[in-house]
Amino acid sequence: MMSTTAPNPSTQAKPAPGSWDRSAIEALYTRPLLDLVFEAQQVHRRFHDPGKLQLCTLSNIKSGRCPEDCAYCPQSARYDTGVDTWSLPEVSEIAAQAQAAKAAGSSRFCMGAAWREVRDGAEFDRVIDMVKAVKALDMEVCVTLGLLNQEQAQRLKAAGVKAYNHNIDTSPEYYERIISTRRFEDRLQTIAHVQAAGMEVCCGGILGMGETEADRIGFVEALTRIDPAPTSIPINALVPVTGTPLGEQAIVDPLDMVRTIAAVRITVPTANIRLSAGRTHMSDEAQTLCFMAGANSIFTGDKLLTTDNPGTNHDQQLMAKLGLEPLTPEPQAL
Ligand code: SAM
Ligand code: DTB
Ligand code: SF4
Repeated sequence: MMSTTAPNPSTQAKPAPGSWDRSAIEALYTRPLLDLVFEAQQVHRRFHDPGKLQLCTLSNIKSGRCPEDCAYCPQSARYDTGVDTWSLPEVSEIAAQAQAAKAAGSSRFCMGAAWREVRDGAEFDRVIDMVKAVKALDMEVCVTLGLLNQEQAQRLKAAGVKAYNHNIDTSPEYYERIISTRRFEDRLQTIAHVQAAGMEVCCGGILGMGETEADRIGFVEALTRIDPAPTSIPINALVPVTGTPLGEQAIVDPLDMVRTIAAVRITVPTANIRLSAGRTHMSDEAQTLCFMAGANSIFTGDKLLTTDNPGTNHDQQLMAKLGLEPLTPEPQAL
């Protein structure tokens, strides 16, 4: 099915990062949901092609045994979650995974490592080679490796990384309730290194961790302050994993996902918003509302990093029902 002509974001007025104050975001966030979604959809259509969904594929290049204590994460060594653990595979294995993802319609390949931080040495050298191998397939390359310094950011950029994923996860106030082994400011510092090296920032968070509405508003506010604005914002629904401190959390109300996505769409109109973890707990209708609210990307495949994802067949059926086509970036944009 044909989509409408793609809008040209460069001709659209976009809010400068930091131009939304707290009270304005609160007023937006608390609007009647249908008004909020209507405005978000209008903004979405000014900046993005509403007929396109970007398909991304994740690869867990180093699984488990992470020293951090992120309360949501099945890969922390501090919790008994039974996840499979492995260390870095060969570059050729990752290249084959990326090739298969591309054949299934994916245009972006994101490699994630359960590291607190990047350490210089043979493992980082191998990640650099993985980046080069995926880039050679003409896919957008994204990595998420934890905290990093300026020099490491520059090496990743030189190897061909388009975007570095580093989530703020929640509001600055709630952050210390979720993670004690690093500070919110540490995350902002890594984001600054990513930007100084010329990579794009992919930064988002998780809903459903017990945060209040004020925390969600604070999370959106913190996202709007990142300058330059992230080009990619993953919005995850917590997948409660048994053994983690958040393993017994109730599944977040999908309408809260819709509300937050709409607020992010209006305040950071240029970003691609990725409806990320937790889709297996969402109906097709709930996901459709998220797309109405401005989400325009998903992760495809049976697995995210360690948790389940709907799978390619299901997603292809949903896209066909909705008349959505995969977004194929221009070669110069990779
Ligand atoms: N270790 C690196 C880091 O922390 O930046 C990269 C990998 S980490 C798994 C990437 C992101 O996955 C986290 O920032 C978090 O937002 C998300 N995530 C992890 N576990 C999750 C869960 N159970 N439910 C939803 N999102 C989760
Ligand atoms: C992000 O915010 N979501 C993706 C990506 N960035 C790396 C990861 C979701 C992981 C969900 C939990 C898991 O599968 O282990
Ligand atoms: Fe480690 Fe990242 Fe999981 Fe935190 S989110 S425990 S840093 S893999």
